[in-house]
Amino acid sequence: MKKTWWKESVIYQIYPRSFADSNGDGIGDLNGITSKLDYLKELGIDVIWLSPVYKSPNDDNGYDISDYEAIMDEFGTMEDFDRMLAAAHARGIKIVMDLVVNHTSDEHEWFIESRASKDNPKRDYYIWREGRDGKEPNNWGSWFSGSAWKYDETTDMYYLHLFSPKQPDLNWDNPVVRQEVFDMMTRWCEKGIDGFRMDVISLISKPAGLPDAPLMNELYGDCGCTANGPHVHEYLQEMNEKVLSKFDIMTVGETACVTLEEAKKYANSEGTELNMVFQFEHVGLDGDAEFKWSTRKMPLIPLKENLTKWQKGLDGVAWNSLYFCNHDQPRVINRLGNPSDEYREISAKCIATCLHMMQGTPYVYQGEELGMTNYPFRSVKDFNDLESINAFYELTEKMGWDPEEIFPKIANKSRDNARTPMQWDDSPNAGFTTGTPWLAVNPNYKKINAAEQVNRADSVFSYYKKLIELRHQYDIIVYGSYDLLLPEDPDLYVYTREFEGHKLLVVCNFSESRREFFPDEEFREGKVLIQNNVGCDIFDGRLEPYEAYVIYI
Ligand code: TEU
Ligand code: CA
Repeated sequence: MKKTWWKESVIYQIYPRSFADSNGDGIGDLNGITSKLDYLKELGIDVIWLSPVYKSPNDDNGYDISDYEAIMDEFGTMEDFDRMLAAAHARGIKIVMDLVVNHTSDEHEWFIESRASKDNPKRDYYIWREGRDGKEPNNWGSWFSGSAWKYDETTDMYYLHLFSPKQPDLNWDNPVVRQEVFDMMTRWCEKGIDGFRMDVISLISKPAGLPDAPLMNELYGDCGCTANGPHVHEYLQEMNEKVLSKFDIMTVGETACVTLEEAKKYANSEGTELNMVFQFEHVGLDGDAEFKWSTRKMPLIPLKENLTKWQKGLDGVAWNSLYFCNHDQPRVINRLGNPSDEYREISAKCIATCLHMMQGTPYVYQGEELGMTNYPFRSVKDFNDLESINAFYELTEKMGWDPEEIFPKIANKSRDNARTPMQWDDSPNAGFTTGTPWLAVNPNYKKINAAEQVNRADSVFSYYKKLIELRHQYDIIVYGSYDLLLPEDPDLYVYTREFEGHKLLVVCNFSESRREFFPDEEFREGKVLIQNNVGCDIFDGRLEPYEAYVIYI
């Protein structure tokens, strides 16, 4: 297996709006990020992935971009960006940008022109269709509820938006659009950034003829049908040839609806497309039959089965991204651990051990390293995210769900859970802002915050720091092969890694009960690399609730 820096790195995702506010307007910004680089250096991460910082009307918090080459007013200026980049580089930290090119904002100059007339030179930058019997051109539903089509009076036609109506889809079949995107990417690379995380890049090539899709609910067809479309690999190979291969950068594709077979193409080790992708199967395991909204816990046996499929399936042929958390996912402690005072820290460490000892590049989402938890939403008025708000009204008003039944499910899975401000200390608003935060701070910030954890040896922060350090020290953690033990055990996640004559044993008890597990004889002589129940005797076979450890021989 070829060794590369991005395989050996740990990535930290920043959601700039919620990270650190430097000027008291309640919104995180670039100068805020610069002021916290020493904190990230202390944690030991190698790369920052910045969620979008480009000019945007913020219908979807920056994932609707109106100018790819300007900074969002609330976040600062291009000078602030340059200073942040230089300050990160000075500390040996790389910066990966979010690339959102499946769609733009409807306020992007390209779309303003495109919608102006049928013969505008930019008409074909987007996907326009005539209506069908006075209705939408096909049955596709948007990821954010409602139809994926919006009627536009100016030319009496509809445009496609897989996400919000303020996020019209670009027409990737148009070579001029592809070249515009490639040129823009090249300019960012020339500026010195270190890579791209590519938003819903699996959706860029729409099926020929845009046919109706199988229904995903009683109202709409499943627009997941646009994933892994007919030309997606061709377009990414073109991007690779024209841009990516010219720079020493890393790329990760956010590939909604990716299968293992497709991932082998997107992230192939020949390097003709991307370096790695985010898969979604494991974070869908706690959904209900109809949709993601639910109050279920993540079931461990299917989780083991799924992650094992990806670990073994990509070994040697592609490369995994390792994640539980990002700005679209609820906090992992609530899904897989236990947020109570008794178990919060130990379960956070157990989850982290399980993920960080796998093969692939790990991603830490801001606040995950502190064990931040879901927010106690009480009403739909507490939500900011359009996905949660739209889902609530569509499900109750159009589909007849009982609000009392659906609200807790949406609250439990809402993307806003991840987007509450970073908890820096126990001062008002968790030290995130001196003003009024754009989204409420989690009331548990006096207990859970960075200041309390950075210098405490047994904190979640210190544990993440140790996991990151170990990955930097031991090749086996990065490159070793993976094997699952005890696949049918509902509580224990146990696996081994192997590399150049060495072995790791990773043991995690994901339950609130005491369990028994005796490591194999061969591990007796081994070294305990990390354990979350410090000082206990591993070989007495007793595993406390959420106990986790790693042995190396
Ligand atoms: O997300 C796309 C995606 O597939 C999802 O994670 C999605 O937001 C969620 O599952 C809806 O149920 C990307 C971005 O990460 C997200 O923040 C954006 O809203 C979306 O694309 C549109 O740009
Ligand atoms: Ca600010």
